[in-house]
Amino acid sequence: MMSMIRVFVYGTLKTGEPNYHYMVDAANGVARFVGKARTVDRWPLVVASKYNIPFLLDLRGQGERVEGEIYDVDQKMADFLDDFESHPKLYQNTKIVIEQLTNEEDHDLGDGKVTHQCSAYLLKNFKPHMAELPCLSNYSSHGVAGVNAYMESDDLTDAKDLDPG
Ligand code: PCA
Repeated sequence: MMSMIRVFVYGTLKTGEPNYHYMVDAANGVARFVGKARTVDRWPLVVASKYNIPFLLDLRGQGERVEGEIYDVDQKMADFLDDFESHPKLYQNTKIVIEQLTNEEDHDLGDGKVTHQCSAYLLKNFKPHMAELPCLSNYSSHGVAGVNAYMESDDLTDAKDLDPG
């Protein structure tokens, strides 16, 4: 079998979120759902920039355990995602430890939970005030009570002007 790369998504690439369609577009490569998951460690998941983009800040031990989904992707999809997330200019593709909670049919693994090293898109260079923002455990593009809802942007590199306002 072709060697696959295990990816943890926590933001707009999750099922039902605005960029999920890229994960299931065969033109971008192959992504096979492995299961729902959450980080073993706490990480700050914040929403920032004028587009309300989700960012996992590279500050392990702060914030909450973050929920998301694991996918096994082929090299083509991995390259697509790196490009789409502007790695390494904006996010940095980084290996972190993830606990798998459900199987590919989304059935709870019960006592059989397993951990994996997964690639995830972290933000390493950020303004200090981003670390003071409220931390989420489960991102939704709808925001919390309608505040901080995600805005579509054609050009993610705009987010470099990371001003959470
Ligand atoms: N896309 C990637 C990183 C943040 C985002 O919106 C993800 O969903 O994991």
